[in-house]
Amino acid sequence: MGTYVISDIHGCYEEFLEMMEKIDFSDMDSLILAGDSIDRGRHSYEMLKWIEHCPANVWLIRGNHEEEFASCIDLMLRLDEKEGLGTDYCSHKETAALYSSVKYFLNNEGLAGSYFDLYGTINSLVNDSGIALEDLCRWVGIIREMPYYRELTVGDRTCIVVHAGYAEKMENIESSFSSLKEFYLYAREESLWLGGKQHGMVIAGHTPTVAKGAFAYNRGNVFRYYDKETDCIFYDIDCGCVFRRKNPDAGLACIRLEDEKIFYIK
Ligand SMILES: [Mn+2]
Repeated sequence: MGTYVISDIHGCYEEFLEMMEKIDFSDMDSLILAGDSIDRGRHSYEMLKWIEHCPANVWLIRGNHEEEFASCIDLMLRLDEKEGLGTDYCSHKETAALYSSVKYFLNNEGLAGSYFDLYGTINSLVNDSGIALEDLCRWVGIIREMPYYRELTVGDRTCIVVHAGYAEKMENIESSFSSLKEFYLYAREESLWLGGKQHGMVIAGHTPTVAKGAFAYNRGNVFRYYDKETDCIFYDIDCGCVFRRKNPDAGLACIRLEDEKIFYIK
């Protein structure tokens, strides 16, 4: 019986399934997906479908890529309404037309390089997989229900699983972040210097441990840091799986919270 955490799968569906086999995941265990299951990689569609039908012993945490996906779909819905396009939510063809309209609109506004569908995930869902707006909206509904973090007790520690970083109070982070939500989704090294949990453990992803010279670089291995002052253990478990083809150090990691055992697919 274990509690497992995986983060930043980024559409690497095959590696994810391989990991589930490696940890021998069963009904007796629980799994926390700590965000960024989609974008960049080739199988965001498979990840979205898996998430939609995931078993009851799986907990989902929101990552910045899920949040951004939801914002993009919101933008599509707003344009549909504002321009009175009357898109049929069940029609994949009309969804594809709405997608093109949003692109055209952003182009006209000089926003071609904006953050709308930056990784082409929605484009691929609509134009390659034939997904319609009703499916996209259903996934957004699931994303909106994902909490920003999950707190659980493991042994004698309070353990926080979050996508990027955890801070208890706004006053700890206000010099660099405009809200706690922003910190949960986007913190990098600030997670260590500004965040944390007294006598706790913070498990996060978001920053791949494969970028030389960057924060948390650890040759594609999990990054662990212990802060003596607060007695807090920090983990960054994003080992950059989606960069595997370019970087032999990269891989997918999974941590079992009870004994801090790390599993890798490399
Ligand atoms: Mn992220």
